[in-house]
Amino acid sequence: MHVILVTHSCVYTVSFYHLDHDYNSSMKQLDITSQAKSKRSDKSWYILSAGLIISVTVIFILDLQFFASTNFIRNTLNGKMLEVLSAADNFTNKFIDTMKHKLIIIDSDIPDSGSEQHVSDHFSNSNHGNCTWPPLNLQGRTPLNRTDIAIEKLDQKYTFMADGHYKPKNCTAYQKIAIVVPYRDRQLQLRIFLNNVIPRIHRQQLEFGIYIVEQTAGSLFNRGMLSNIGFVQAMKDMAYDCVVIHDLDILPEDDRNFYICGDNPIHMATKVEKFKYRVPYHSFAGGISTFSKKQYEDINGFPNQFFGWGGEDDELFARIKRSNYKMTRPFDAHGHCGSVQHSGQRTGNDRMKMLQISRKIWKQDGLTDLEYNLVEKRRKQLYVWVYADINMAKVREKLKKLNSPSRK
Ligand code: NGS
Repeated sequence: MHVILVTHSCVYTVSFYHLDHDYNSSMKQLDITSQAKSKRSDKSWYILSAGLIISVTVIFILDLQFFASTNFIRNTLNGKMLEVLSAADNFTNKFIDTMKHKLIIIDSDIPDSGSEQHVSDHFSNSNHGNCTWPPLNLQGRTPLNRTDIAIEKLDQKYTFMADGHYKPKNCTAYQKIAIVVPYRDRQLQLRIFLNNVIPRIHRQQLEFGIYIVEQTAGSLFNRGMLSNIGFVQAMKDMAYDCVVIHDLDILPEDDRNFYICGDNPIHMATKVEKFKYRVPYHSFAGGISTFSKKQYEDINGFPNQFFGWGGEDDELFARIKRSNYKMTRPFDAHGHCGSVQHSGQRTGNDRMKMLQISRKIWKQDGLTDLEYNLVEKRRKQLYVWVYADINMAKVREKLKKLNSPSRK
């Protein structure tokens, strides 16, 4: 655009100059005096300057018009774009509202969209007891609070909790939930866990107890067995409707990812930050999963025989399937979970072999043969601390019997 305008102005100026030049030449031919000549040459400079001024003014005016018109176009486009975006937004919101409490069945080891279907809504909008369900004060997806706050400060912040338990004051909660966290030596993560999970589940208006189940030093960490111990210890305290087996370092980012139980076990950690907010593999059951008392008993809980990192959650998924349950996941948009990283040790172990053996012995290995030594159970303000001793040698002794050729 500017190139055209500049060319125009040059042509304009040059033509002015030429007009004047032609005039001068004609004067020459008429043989005028030198004074008259100098007057004429002055005049040609006036014309040249006037030409330049007019050209610059024209460029300026055209420029103004150009910008005015582009702004007009831009505004019009913006208006249209906003209309299109808000229509899309409305559609998405309606869609999300419709799907709010629906779960997706994870029915197979192989990713297959055909095997995923939306389960009928078993959490209707009606009131269960007195507390409104779904709760009214949810915040949707909000980032994790990663600030490290001392336990004493957290106690002051969450005064609504006592003895590791909370119950809504003015209404009966939709469900009573036991949050069971297998634990060893992660104090910073524990504080961040409490500061994120407590306010979220509080907004969900559920009655809940938090059980931090710590394994004594000596044996390899056993997440499965600690989960079983937490389940048993929680159920001794009260008739919880639902138990949530919760990793310390995977935390929901969305209030709509409910800590509740349904007709089938629910896997809540579907979009985990450390897996780039995706499920690492289709049958992944780690992180956070929920079970009603009956479901947990039907699958015989976690296996006890997995010591060290990994495998126990894959066996859990297999147990869910073997017991004719279908693992379900929250509607995709609600499953985001942040991860609070730590330098975990992935020591080599026999988990692959154990996965093979567990197929045969799963009914004898789990809740039914759980043996441990309860060292301490202490009710702190924000959680119940269960300190348990697991004797790996003794547990493995049982495996020999269970897996002996005479039993096959
Ligand atoms: C699989 C493990 C699972 C584990 C998952 C994610 O390989 O137990 O990785 O691990 N299965 C086996 O090893 C058989 S994570 O990145 O969260 O540490 O949950």
